Amino acid sequence: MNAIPNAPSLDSYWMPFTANRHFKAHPRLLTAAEGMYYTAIDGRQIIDGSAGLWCVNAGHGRREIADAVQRQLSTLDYAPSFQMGHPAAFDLAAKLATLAPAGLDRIFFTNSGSESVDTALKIALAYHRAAGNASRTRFIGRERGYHGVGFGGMSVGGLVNNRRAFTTLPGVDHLRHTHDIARNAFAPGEPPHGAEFADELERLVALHGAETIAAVIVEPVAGSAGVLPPPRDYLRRLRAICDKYGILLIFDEVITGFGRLGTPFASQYFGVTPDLMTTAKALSNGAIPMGAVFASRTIHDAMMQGPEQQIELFHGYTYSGHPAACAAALATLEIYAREKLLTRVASLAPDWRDAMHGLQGTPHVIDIRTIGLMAGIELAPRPEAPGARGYAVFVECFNRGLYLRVTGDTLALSPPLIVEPEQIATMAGILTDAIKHVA
Ligand code: PXG
Repeated sequence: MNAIPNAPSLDSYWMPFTANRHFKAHPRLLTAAEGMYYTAIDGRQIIDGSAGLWCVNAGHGRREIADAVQRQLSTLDYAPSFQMGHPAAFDLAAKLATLAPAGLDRIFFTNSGSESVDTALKIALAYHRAAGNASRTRFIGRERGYHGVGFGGMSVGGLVNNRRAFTTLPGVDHLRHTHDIARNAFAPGEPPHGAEFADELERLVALHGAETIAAVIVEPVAGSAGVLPPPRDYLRRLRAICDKYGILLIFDEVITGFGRLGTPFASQYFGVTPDLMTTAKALSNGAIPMGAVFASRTIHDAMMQGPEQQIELFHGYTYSGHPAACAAALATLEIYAREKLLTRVASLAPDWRDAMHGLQGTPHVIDIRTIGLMAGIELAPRPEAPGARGYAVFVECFNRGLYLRVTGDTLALSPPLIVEPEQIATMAGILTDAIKHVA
């Protein structure tokens, strides 16, 4: 692809989460996108098996979003977000409040998932302090969790490669992960075994003292670690233990938010309501960066104390509630409502599950996990070269016209929620052939 005319020089851009030197020697460049498909720089159509990076839930190239952003930028390009406001931010928060899990209707805007996570952690600390529990400063994350790359999110996260080169925050502990192939391999949906892993929180409470713990943060379905649905009853047990000890529960719904499981949020799918919920990505269909933290009334109202002229939370971003992002999100929510995308997955999920579990028996496939419109296909690592087989399949899929994500030897799929059953079959076919070809 280096030989393509007009291809830009690749040297200056230091790419995120990328093997830069290898990529630049073997680049994969996308130049356009529409609906379910990308166009690569060589003109090939590539089906989007991962909604970009789990964010383009309404599919690509939505004119309504582009038009809304264009209109907003030519009317009010920017408005200060501190001690000032503009109507679209209030309108968006009010609309999000109607979709939110019960009671989580106070909404703080950020620009990314990482910022949403750091914001939620800070709100948890500030809330406990305002409520007279300033000793509650400890956070509990989970092994194999991904909560972005800020210092807070990295510290509560549990992926070793994201942590080892950097120092992490003190006062953070982790629950064990829930990945348990020995007992749960190939189980669709919530795996039957592992609810008892939630009881580890009891152990950490006994170790640290409940009065030192501010919050527990988990992804309802761990995404980046290779799609790990929660064991049946696990989240309910975690909620019960948090309640018992006055610990806040934070659901990181950056991936699961906005219809991925067939309900607006995973919290509604599992029937477990957290105290804080982090979102980003599909909030604005990936078109303009944006994130939002949903807080319970209890947390919000406890912070609304003190003199009325005093700032209640010393936190926020230059671009919190940016007009262009609000316009994009409002247009996105309209599409979701008009096309019923936030519940569409409920009827698609059986097709998805059957297509993905159809890969059972393909060489090297050692586990398949599906829930909503998410799938993790785990391959046996090559001896001495963990990750090599997964990466080779990723490249082979791209060459055959399917984009998906790979983490180690696990392939992750999460297509736009507009996907049609024939396209699901196409993805499963390409993936099967690619795995067989790579060996
Ligand atoms: N929380 C969760 C649960 C995430 O999945 C973040 C926070 C951070 O969001 P930002 O917007 O700061 O990147 C994420 C991000 C992948 C992949 O393919 C996943 C993410 C980002 C990029 C790639 O697994 N998740």
